[in-house]
Amino acid sequence: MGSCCCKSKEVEEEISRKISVVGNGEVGKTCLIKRYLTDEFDEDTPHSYIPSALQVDEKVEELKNGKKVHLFIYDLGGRDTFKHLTRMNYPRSDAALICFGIDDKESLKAVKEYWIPEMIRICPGIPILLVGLKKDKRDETRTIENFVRESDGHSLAKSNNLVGYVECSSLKGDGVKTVFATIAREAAKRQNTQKAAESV
Ligand SMILES: Nc1nc2c(ncn2[C@@H]2O[C@H](COP(=O)(O)OP(=O)(O)O)[C@@H](O)[C@H]2O)c(=O)[nH]1
Ligand SMILES: [Mg+2]
Repeated sequence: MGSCCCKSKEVEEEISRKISVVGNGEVGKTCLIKRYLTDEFDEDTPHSYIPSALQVDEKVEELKNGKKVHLFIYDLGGRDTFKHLTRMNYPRSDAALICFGIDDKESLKAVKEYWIPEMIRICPGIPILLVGLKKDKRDETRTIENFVRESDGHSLAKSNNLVGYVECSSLKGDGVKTVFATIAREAAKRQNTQKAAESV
């Protein structure tokens, strides 16, 4: 009898959350997810994939308060030909990572003009974290004036009421844990009632 009660309690304590990862193609979304899941960066892996519209991965993230959040991470393409399919997968997201490359100002422009408005329109009220990828490129190049400034990321996040802005490097592994710890914590705050209301 005792073991039965414990089991149902355990199930209650782990919650599931859907995290959508969006942004232009080639900004580094797949590498970010791979670094988080396996703690590896494999230069060749993304290129051996046929670019797909959707890949779903799972990982349990433990929050600082001990609560476990089972993340379902949706790697949502980003290439123009898949944009309609990408949008079809937004509904019922609990949170989103909207990504750009810090070496690619066009990808930041797309975040401002397309990715943020689309996500807010389809999933109003969900927590969104703005993520600047390929942070390592700042260290290894002198063409820094062509890069997105860290302050631009922070102000874009602020002006759109996003959760915040985090920069990271999947190549170096730097900042990746912060990205997922932050989004898991914010997604966990969302009430199940909100989820239920949106899924009908
Ligand atoms: N320097 C650097 N290159 C990266 C990083 N992350 C990804 N890349 C490279 O950027 C390219 C696109 O990465 P990918 O994850 O496939 O982008 P996606 O299309 O957004 O999923 C690949 O050549 C990666 O090797 C990073 O943190 N630093
Ligand atoms: Mg990809």
